[in-house]
Amino acid sequence: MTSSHRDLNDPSTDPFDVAADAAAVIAERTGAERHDVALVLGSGWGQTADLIGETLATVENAAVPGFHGASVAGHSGSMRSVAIGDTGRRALVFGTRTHFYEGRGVRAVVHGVRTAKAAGCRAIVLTNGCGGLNPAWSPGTPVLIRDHINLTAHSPIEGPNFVDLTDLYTPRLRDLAREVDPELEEGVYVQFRGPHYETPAEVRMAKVLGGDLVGMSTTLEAIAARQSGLDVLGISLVTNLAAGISDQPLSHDEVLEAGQAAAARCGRLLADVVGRL
Ligand code: 8IG
Repeated sequence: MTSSHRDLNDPSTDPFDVAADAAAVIAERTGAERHDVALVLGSGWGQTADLIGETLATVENAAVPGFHGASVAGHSGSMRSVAIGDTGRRALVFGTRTHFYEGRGVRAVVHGVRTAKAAGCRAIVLTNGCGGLNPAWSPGTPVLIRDHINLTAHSPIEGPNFVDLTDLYTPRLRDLAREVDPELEEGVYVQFRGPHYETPAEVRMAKVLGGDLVGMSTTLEAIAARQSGLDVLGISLVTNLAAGISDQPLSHDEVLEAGQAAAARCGRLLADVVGRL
């Protein structure tokens, strides 16, 4: 077996070695020895990276060790190397992520984060689509993640490595995002396993626990990013009111529509923030 076909879940595989292999392939295919900032585009965020700058190269996930194609409608199964304006810096933009609910294991979920670090990135912007608990946050509202509650009962960290998660979502980057958009709301993101949406009772539980947003991604990636020493910026797009907050049933079509409606605001926000990171 070649290294590019190594199984991330084989116990004898070091996931950081696969990330290094992935970064080498990305460098070769994009012609960029290193990237500076990574972005993960979640539901509703697919069109938002174009304002960052020119796409200089596109690489299919399938060509990169440890990565898979997209499994969610509206996500792209490729990654792009994007010029950050005319700064000479480069963004590595992942068009999709592996979700915990796909059952590929936690190593697969955080492989993009570890690859971003191996590719030279100092910071990662994790975006997602999510349900909102605050009825005033209508679909299409971007919300800065201040902190999270990880209800997956899993960690990307293996072994007795007691990583500090105080200020997991880097305060300096949150300040910067609020400078770009002073109206930006902030909240606590609660990750459920999914892929089903919550029951209304679970949403009420999330509220009691101190949550403002419910989703199926991001927390494991943020933890892995902190372990790797990356600065983390998390931005959620409220694409629907969480179950029971409104009397409407939830649908993925609604999610995609809210994303399209909010694309301009979210795109400007991302481009302005990434330009200043
Ligand atoms: I988009 O309401 C999106 N993703 N758990 N709940 C959860 N995940 C989501 C939701 C939601 N909306």
